[in-house]
Amino acid sequence: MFDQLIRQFDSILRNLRGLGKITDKNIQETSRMVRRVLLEADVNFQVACTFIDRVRTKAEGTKIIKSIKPGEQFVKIIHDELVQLLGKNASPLACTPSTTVVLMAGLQGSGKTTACAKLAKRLKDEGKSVLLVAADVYRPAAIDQLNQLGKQINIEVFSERSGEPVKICKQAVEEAKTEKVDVVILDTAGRLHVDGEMMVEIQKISDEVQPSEILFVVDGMTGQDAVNSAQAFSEALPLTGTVLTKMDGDSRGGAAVSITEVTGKPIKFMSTSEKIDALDVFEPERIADQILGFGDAISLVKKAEAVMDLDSAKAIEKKILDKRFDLEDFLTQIKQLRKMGPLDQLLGMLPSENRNMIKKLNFDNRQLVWTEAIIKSMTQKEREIPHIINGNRRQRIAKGSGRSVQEVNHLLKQFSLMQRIMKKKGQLNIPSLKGDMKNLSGLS
Ligand SMILES: Nc1nc2c(ncn2[C@@H]2O[C@H](COP(=O)(O)OP(=O)(O)OP(=O)(O)O)[C@@H](O)[C@H]2O)c(=O)[nH]1
Ligand SMILES: [Mg+2]
Repeated sequence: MFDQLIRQFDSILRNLRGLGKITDKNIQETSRMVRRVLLEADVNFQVACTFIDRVRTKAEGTKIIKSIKPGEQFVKIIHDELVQLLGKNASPLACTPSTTVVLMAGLQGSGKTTACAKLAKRLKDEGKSVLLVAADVYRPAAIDQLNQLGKQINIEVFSERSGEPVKICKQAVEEAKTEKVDVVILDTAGRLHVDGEMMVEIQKISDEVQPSEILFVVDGMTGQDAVNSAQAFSEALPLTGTVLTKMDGDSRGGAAVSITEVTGKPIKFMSTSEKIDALDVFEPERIADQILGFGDAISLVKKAEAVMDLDSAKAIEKKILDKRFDLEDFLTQIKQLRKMGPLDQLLGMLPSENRNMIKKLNFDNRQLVWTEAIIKSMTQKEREIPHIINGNRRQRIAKGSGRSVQEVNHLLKQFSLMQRIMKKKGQLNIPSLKGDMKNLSGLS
């Protein structure tokens, strides 16, 4: 997801960060590069141009202000405008005090039925009662599909094999209201074209049941086409939001970046796999952070919180600040990092800048075992003041731990690199990131 954008923005932002001054020339150059990156990611042309204009205007305003870090300021402008473009804030489902009616619309095969079930599961997990309605009577298999999904998530499905969609929806909504069901989700038949009989039918359903949410379900992999159909659907129906599906198959992200600007309606959810619980709330800030390589700080903190002992983390944080971080703490840190999962996955969540620094540490998942053995063969004093470990001591430690001198050397080198990273930012202590997100992303 967004791989292409992430890669290309990485090099643009790296150049930008180094800028000592914002000038007409670098505004122009950056604008040109950003536009190219957006267009290559299949972002709608008009949307790309609007974005660039906004960035340029803001950057020109900043040129006059004497900023401490002009490059960083420019990066922040791009970040903020991207958040704006993606919809600014996450948009939850508009739930009404009585039964909330959600109508799903979209082209054939866009992922409506799957999205209905995923949304139903999500709402059920939140403690709401849900009724799914099979309003696609044209394909018998469509009703079976929803029934099967309903069974899988233990949610009731309203269906009638010989009915007429408008009537089915009306009846189901009435029943749901009588039974005080919290949310009723209407799964409609896919439309091949935007106009024609089928479009009239869904308009009739909408008029009849007056949904509080009409969600346009669209296949994210279709890029510009997704934007075109979104536009057409939003002219035909009073859409309230979009559900982007199949984002796992799209490395470009054009639809995600363009669709909110074109429809004027937020992307509410994003689906990233066929699995029933793979429906995420679309969070513009988080997506922008991801695209611009600021790392997925929220997931990282969540993971850290799940495995970390906050007291020992705080103690280590204090040691870093007092410059007393020693090999014992190093071992604790590695152990905690390992508990958080495979290193590759963690690195992906870090801002690109930190990612590169940590990559330099060259950790191997198997290394933990011998790191522990080596550190345990050191005296207390050696652990606290590693620079006293000379050649003789290294040999003794190697012998004691059953590892080679090269491995001891390698570990000490890693430790000194880690100390330098910490001195620079004090950031490896994950829980401290919580209050320090912007700092982490270089936006302070
Ligand atoms: N990889 C992936 N596949 C998905 C996702 N969402 C849906 N699919 C698959 O896409 C195909 C079509 O999904 P459906 O939910 O049946 O689409 P639909 O819009 O209801 O289709 P029609 O009712 O025929 O219009 C199915 O094979 C789904 O498993 C997703 O987020 N990722
Ligand atoms: Mg369907």
